[in-house]
Amino acid sequence: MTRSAGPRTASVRRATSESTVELELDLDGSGRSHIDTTVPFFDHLLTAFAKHSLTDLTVRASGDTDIDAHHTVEDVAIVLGQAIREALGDKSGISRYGDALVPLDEALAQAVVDISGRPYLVHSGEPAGFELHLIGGHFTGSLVRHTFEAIAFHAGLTVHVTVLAGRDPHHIAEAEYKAFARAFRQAKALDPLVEGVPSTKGAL
Ligand SMILES: [Mn+2]
Repeated sequence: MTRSAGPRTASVRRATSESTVELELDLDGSGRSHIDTTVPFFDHLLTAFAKHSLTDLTVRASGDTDIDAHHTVEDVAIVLGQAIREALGDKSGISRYGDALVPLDEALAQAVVDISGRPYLVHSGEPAGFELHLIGGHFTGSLVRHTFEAIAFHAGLTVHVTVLAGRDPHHIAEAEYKAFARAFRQAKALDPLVEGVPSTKGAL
């Protein structure tokens, strides 16, 4: 095995005038999480992400939610992306690609992840008006795409998320996060047949 030794973990703290975020991540966890972003629906999505990606995740965040949830949610997503990049290390031995199709009742979402080192998000299929809906009265639907943008950019992931069906905004958002989690679970998994970094370039 040419994979560098050591746990695939990261601990990131980020403080700005808009928020403070502390996050701990273990890519080789069991899906345990302790999430407190002060934004309840985002806690729900991150709990689902940890559970279905088999990533242990602790998040403590606070921010200017007296304005709205936007800054705090965006900043947590930035820090999650930074932590994923750090925890992946040199990416030796990873499967690299993952894909998933996840239903939640009437909703159906597809996600494809490439741990490419090239940030890119292709996102489509949310029904008209989803981006304007306040899920739980506080989480704007547009934030779902926005968090995937932040995660993909800061982690260095190529991510395709497609909503194939759905009517209930809670279901649609949750199916998107679960599909992303399942695809990421495959992509970050260590494959014993992979020697070194799975790229013809020799680096990701
Ligand atoms: Mn739910």
